[in-house]
Amino acid sequence: MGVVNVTPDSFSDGGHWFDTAAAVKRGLSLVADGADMVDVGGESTRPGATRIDESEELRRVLPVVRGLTAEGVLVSVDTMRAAVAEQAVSAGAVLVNDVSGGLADRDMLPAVAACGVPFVLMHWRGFSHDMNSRAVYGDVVAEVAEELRARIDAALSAGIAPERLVTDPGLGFAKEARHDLALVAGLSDLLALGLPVLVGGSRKRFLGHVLAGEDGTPPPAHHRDAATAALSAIAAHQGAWAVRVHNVRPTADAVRVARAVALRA
Ligand code: PMM
Repeated sequence: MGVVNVTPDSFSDGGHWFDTAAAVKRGLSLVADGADMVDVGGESTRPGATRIDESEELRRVLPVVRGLTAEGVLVSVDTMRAAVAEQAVSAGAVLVNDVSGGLADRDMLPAVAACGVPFVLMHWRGFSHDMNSRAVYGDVVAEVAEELRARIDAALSAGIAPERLVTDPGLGFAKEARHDLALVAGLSDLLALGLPVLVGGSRKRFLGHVLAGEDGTPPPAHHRDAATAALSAIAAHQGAWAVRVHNVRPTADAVRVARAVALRA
């Protein structure tokens, strides 16, 4: 899954694809690099980000969804808002990716059930402006699995078909680097929930933390693509359904290697 953030302020690609034509072009180049799907988002979720209003989110996202769909691209919409999800699906999106797992907007789960598209339920503990204060865990893998289980139950109760659900550990969302690393190591416990798992670690802080030199300075986000590819291979090898990344080519290669090892061919 390639990422196109139609935002002025996302942490790794904010501002690059803020204009519709540039965003569509970027999505097409991600597909040329090997993406099976392009995730289009209009609202930054970086730590500390404040929210934009719904009309602005629609203005950013819908033309890009339309443009990519017209080119035959499978598009997912990254949104916490039911109205944006509904309108993006009407514009051609085939999957709804909600980083709040349906918690931010009470209309989201019924809206997705009515749309009949797959839904990514990510682990989430609250909005970005203060999410870092919620990174408190005893056993992070067990607690994330338990909290995801509650969201799966809510989605099923709202009428979303079980075969349409995907989970996601929410790397970097209310998590410190050690939590993110534990979740990657413990992916099998999340797969044990019985649903496909999406992993979104691309260029995130925990990779910067791993790569930081002796003085503790992390490399800038766009220098974390090799680390992202390594993470993608590890996730794919463990059985992840998809990985969500900004720079597709190195990750597509990494995932191919993981698949070849699994198939021994
Ligand atoms: N991370 C971001 C945005 N959307 N969606 C899913 N399902 N999983 C993620 O980990 C995720 C996401 C934040 O990263 P970005 O600002 O680079 O898009």
